[in-house]
Amino acid sequence: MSEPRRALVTGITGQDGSYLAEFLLERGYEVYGLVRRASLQRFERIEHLRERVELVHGDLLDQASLARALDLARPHEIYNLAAQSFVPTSWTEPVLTAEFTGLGVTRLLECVRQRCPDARFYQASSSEMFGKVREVPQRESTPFYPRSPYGAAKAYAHHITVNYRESYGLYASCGILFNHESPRRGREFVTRKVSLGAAAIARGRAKTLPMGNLDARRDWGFAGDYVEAMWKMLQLDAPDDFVIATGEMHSVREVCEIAFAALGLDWRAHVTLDPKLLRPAEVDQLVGDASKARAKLGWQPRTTFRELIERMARADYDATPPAS
Ligand code: NAP
Ligand code: F7E
Repeated sequence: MSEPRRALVTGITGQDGSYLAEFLLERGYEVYGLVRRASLQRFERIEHLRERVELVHGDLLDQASLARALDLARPHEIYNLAAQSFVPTSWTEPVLTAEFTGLGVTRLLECVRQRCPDARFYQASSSEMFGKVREVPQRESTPFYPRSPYGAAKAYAHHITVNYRESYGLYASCGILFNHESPRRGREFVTRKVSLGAAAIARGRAKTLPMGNLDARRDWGFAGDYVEAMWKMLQLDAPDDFVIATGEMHSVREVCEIAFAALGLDWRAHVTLDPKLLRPAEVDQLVGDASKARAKLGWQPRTTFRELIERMARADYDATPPAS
């Protein structure tokens, strides 16, 4: 009998990590997750999987801990999802962002090269690397023009992953994922902030929702659909890089319209503008061309933008108790 496939997921406590762990468990993988030590350990997103995944302590800042995690997990596949992923924090903590999101990838790749060079490696690259876009829509060959310390760190991480592939023959692939969301999205990201805000207002717990740039446009998909693409990338005969996106662009204003309407509200009566939420440099628009993923991976998104935002608004409404 052949041994089960083993996967190590960094960032397993994050939005994508939790969906990917579910996906891999369904396919019979033994799943190991890298977690950081905290004084109050909060594993909300993977609570329902705790009995089925093996958690290993480690941090992208600590190379020895990464080596130990690889030795323990002996993975066939490694998904590097860990990062400081909130763009505004990358201006207030630029060095830490570069350490986690950029150099952390080199630390992990170096350990992979030394300890398990036959393992397949997935790097979570980002559409933020396109920043001030050079062409529309963006595809794998579109030049990068990052607009934040986060985007710059991800561009470094992307290039170093390609470099390790070409220098050492590692099986290392980058998924250039456009924004993807879910009811498990971090509360500070725009879709979740709006779904939580609309739910609080509908439940009588708040009256207004302060927002930043309503004109920003993004290509938003559902995280559950996107983790399947990560896995498909590592099943190919040869490593490669792929844009993963819906191909549709919508504004933050439309997110507000749909989320509030789903709860019977008119967003214009509640959304206010707070200049403090504007960014030092904005990414005005992003929209991806995922035709390579469609052709080579057989991947396409299943969830529409409207379904996604309505689902998030309803989930937050259900989870918000009425004001007493
Ligand atoms: P997320 O919810 O913010 O999760 C980030 C994860 O990284 C958390 O598990 C976090 O652990 C972990 N982490 C942070 N710093 C770490 C460190 N120094 N050592 C070990 N673990 C660390 O992010 P996500 O939305 O799931 O995104 C997953 C990955 O895809 C990230 O790399 C992100 O940059 C990238 N990405 C996301 C999107 C998107 O739209 N969601 C699009 C493109 C690329 P704690 O729980 O301990 O904080
Ligand atoms: O902002 C605008 C904001 O924080 C989207 C990360 O997962 O996707 C994400 O990065 C847009 C921006 O995501 C508010 O200015 C307006 O234009 O949800 P976000 P992001 O910066 O696009 C990429 C692909 C990643 O890789 C990242 O890790 O919405 N916006 N008003 C606002 N944004 C926030 N957060 N809050 C506001 O009040």
